This record gives sequence, C-alpha cells and structure tokens, in this order.
Amino acid sequence: MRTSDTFFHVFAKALRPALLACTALALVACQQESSSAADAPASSDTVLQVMKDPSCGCCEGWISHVQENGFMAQISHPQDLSAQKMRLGIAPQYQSCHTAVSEEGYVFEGHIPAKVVSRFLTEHPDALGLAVPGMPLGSPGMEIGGQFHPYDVLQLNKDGSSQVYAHIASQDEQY
Ligand SMILES: [Cu+2]
Repeated sequence: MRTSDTFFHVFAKALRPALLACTALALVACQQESSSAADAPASSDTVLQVMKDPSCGCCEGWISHVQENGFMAQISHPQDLSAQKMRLGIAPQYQSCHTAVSEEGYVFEGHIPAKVVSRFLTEHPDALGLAVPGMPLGSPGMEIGGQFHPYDVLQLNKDGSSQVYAHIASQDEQY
C-alpha cells in the first residue's frame, strides 16, 4: 500500500466526524491547483447553492472548478451541515464535505466534475442528484500533484438506492 493510499484511508475515516481534516489536506491541494480551462459547457446561467464548513479549503477548490466551468455559486455555512445533508436525503454513505443544490432541487454532493453536473442537468433524470462519496484524491478541488484515485459519480435515487452515473478513470477526463 502506498503512502497516499494509507493517508487517504485515514483521511476518509476521519471525514464524517471531523471536517477539519478537509482543511488540512486542502491547504496542500490549494497549492497545487491545476488549471481547468478550455471548453466550458454552456451552463453560465446555472446557479448552485453550495453549503460547506467555513474552514473547508477543498470545498473552495471545487467551487472554483465549477465557477471556471460556467456555474454561479452561492455559498453558505450552515452550522448543522450534516443535518442539512440528511434533510436533503443524502445518506451517510454518500456524504462528502460540501453539498450543492441546483435551482431544480437536485443535490450534488462532494467533488463531482462540473461537466458531469452539466450532463446530469441536461438529462434531467427523475432522481435526487449525484454524489462522489468521501473525497477522492485528484478529483476537482482535491488535486495534489498528479495523484489520482479512480472513482465513481453515483446517481442518488429517490428511493435511497444509487447507481454508477459516471466512472472517472483518469484525472484528465474530469476537465
Ligand atoms: Cu472536500
């Protein structure tokens, strides 16, 4: 097991009770901000309400990522963040650091690539939203050098089930 795997594992375990860990890793992530540029999707009018802990740096990394890809973010720092997640129907196993809500009421939990959010909004499925549980290394806002853990973007269904909506196999395909 590589050091980064161990680190991530410990990190992921610490996530739910202590979002402070988010800040620690994000400080590193922020220094390695990769440029996500070029072909921004046509979603410039899309507003996302983003709820996060005030000290969460990787959340801000993700917010920058979606802003660079044509979204508008309205940020709030509710004290009862986990209660908000539960209220929105995001079960603990799907939770991450920040929670975004679109104007239609879809939820976007965690470090989801902006283009996957755009695709979902275009397809407009009968579902609750999307989630990237935990905080995969190398996902948007979680860039640390070239390190990358492949991950799934899950579609959260209204009945509490989930299915894989997109598999992200490499860092490049996120942008
Ligand atoms: Cu995060």
